[in-house]
Amino acid sequence: MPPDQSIKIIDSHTGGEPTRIIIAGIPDLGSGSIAEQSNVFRSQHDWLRSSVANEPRGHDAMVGALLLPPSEPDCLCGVIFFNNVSTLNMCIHGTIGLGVTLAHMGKITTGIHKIDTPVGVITLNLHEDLRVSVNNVPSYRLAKDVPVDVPGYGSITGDIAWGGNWFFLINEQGPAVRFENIAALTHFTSMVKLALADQGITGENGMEIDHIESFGPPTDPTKADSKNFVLCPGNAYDRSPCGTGTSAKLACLYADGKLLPGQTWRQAGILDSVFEGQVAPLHEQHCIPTVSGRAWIIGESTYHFSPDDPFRHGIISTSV
Ligand code: PYC
Repeated sequence: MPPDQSIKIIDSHTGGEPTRIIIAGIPDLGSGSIAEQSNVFRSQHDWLRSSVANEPRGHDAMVGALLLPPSEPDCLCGVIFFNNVSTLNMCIHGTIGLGVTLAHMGKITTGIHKIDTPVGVITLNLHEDLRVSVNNVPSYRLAKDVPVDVPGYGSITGDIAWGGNWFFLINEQGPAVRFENIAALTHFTSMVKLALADQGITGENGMEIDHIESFGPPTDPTKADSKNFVLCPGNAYDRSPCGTGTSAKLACLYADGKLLPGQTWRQAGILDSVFEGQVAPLHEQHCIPTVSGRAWIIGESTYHFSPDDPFRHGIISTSV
């Protein structure tokens, strides 16, 4: 990167979970699909991910995004999400953040907009009250009641589901899903993640299950149907109810016949912020989840990269 180059970012948060969108200064990632551009970004420009997501500019919970021209016709823009360790397949809290960011930039008004992502085209609907609804990629449960032997915790049973990322969904096992248990929940879910990898339990085509979701009863049943704790790749927990995790949950409820098309599921996260979700049937037990939530713009910055700054490209995270 030339010494005088800088990038511009806009920060938002969705139910407490940050999204930092790079809106200018993105290197040329070629003219391939957004999935191909994501590979180029990961293999050739990882310094940019690290500069934005890691300390001193970021922190372990930071989710970043590149705002790109679309590669698919009819799409408003392309987006590649990333976090403290790598790129993400998909991110719904980040797409809700993208909606308010595009509105803040004057690029969209209320209504439906198509977005090009590495795992397919999705739509976001910006409502008058600035809530955003995201129609996710097709989601489904791959396996139900899968046992995994977790050192220190014994046999834990969960469902494996795709909601744009691979999830292992655990119901009412391990530490209670409460804010004061965040350290214990982080330990529990990271042990589950390691055990899944050790025991060769994966998503479709051997894909790593890199998000672990633990469920418990809601704090206030008048406001939510369930409360979750989600461990993300990089070992930070999602401050929001995790939109792809909510999609995975909706797919499991749908497969069990517990959520009918058009019914609303209110998923609270560990901070008690709530996403609302519905499913539309697709084929067999596959569905298209819609997840709605609220994001707020919290800042805009220009980042500089002084050649003599030893941490200009971030402090590389040691967590995995
Ligand atoms: O909201 O989908 C989501 C998400 C994925 C990782 C962090 N948030």
